[in-house]
Amino acid sequence: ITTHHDHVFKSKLPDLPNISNHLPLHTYCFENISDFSDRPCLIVGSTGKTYTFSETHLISQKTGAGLSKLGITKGDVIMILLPNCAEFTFAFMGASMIGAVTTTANPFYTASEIFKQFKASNAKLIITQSTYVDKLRHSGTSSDQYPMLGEHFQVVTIDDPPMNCLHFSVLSDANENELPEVSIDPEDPVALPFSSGTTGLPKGVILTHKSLITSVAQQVDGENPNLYLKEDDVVLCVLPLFHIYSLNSVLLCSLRAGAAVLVMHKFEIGTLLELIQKYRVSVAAVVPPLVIALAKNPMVADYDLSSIRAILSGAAPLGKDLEEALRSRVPQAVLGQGYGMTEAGPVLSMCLAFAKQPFPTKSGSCGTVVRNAELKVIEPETGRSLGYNQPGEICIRGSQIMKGYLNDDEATATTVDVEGWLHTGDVGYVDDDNEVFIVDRVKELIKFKGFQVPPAELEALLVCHQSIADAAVVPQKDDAAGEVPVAFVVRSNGNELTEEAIKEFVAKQVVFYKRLHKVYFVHAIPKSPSGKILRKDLRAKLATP
Ligand code: AYL
Repeated sequence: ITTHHDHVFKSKLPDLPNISNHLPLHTYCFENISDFSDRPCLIVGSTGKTYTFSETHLISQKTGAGLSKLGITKGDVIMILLPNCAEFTFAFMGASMIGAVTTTANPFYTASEIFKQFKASNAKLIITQSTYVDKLRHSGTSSDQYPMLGEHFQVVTIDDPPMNCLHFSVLSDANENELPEVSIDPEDPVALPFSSGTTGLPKGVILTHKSLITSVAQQVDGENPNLYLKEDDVVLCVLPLFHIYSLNSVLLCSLRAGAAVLVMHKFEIGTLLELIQKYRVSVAAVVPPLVIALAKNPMVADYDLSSIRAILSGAAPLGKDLEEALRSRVPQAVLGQGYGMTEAGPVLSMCLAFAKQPFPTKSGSCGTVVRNAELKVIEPETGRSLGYNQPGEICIRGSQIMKGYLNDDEATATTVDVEGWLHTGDVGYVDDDNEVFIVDRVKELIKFKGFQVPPAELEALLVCHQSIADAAVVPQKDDAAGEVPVAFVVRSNGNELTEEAIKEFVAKQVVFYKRLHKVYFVHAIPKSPSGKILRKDLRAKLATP
């Protein structure tokens, strides 16, 4: 056994003396609601309908009872396939109350993308909207290939249910007294988001009651919370709740802290500005493309955004120039970043200018490591830990990280090492003021507007084409989206197959943000002796035309 001393970075805030992570997630989130039971909890942007904290709690309990009546029991998985809406919260919290697990998916996914996640997660029930039900019936080829609508599970819709589906009121009108008593272990899973991690196809990320409570506490609990949310805050929820960023840092954190959540089902700049002004939004969680809209769109000048006191950007790099441009539009607001990764629970670091007693921070930084966690930066080749200002792979350790990938011990073992360090595949450094800066990514992942595009998934589709012998997908820099996926393709018979045909072949099978933006025809894909695609070489080819 070799003993070595890692250089470990900690928060500048003291650790929380205790985190209530022995509780079930719903108990923790609703723990303090007697202090603000009649205050607004969910405000639905499209209708103006408001649910107080006590109403939100009660409807969640009813939904839990309803799920139980439909046969969902502890450990079962339900899939939420919804845009942002109040029902999302009721279903997620209701499932937690009966010890069930929620897997969230993008309603814009194609039938086959939904089906893959549905199968892998072994979901028993889907909660969705009527417009998406068709995707659950057919794949376009044969209807029994996608038997998601069948005898063994149910589909619930939040609007008029199509044939063989149930209306959400079956859940939300159930009797809360029939909520079964279940005993929940802190290590039991509660959320199952999908992520491709550092390599390969999307995998279920097991987040337990303990990990999500720890993450929320690291953000909003204690005397000087890192992300200070208060009861009179109105927090913008326009980022999709099916992604862990919004689910955790917006919804769960606001529930815990007693802040109102303004739920928007989709992003549209005019509506967004209108609602910010109308409901006096005070905290906005955004992604860099939204920062572009707020910084550049001329409509912004026509609205009163003076209520905004904090803007949190995350999920993709935010350029300094863009940050400055936004600052001139909302001069009164504190701007800062959070850095997260689904597998990390998700938050690794958060801007300390959002703290109750704020710290000075620098533009371009992704914040400081959260409390009750350890962050280190390692040299990728040797694993040796590095000190201040030296870039390397960022690793994180703490009770907030995932339990592991669902049914994939191998991927779990390559991501979380025996000492409990989660290896992010992100390259960054910690400066003298303990601020984290991300400079590169060593993993395969492509990020389109903050959305994950796993290259392996597109490569697997491409090599299924009869005229494609081999393929590799890598990111190309893009001003609007950050990165876009582009493909290198080796044709197998002649030169007939066109770029357009390949793009269309992929586009039919994937959600819009995974579409290929360019195809380069090559004679061979560069590979290492062990057969791994040399992505670096391909990325270098793009940089030097
Ligand atoms: P996933 N700057 C640069 N890259 C980032 C940042 C950032 N601020 N945040 C995330 N990334 C990249 O799993 C990075 O490569 O989770 C990271 O490994 O979809 C990858 O995105 C993870 O992508 C917050 C703030 C959650 C952010 C998040 C991000 C969740 C994105 C909660 O409060």
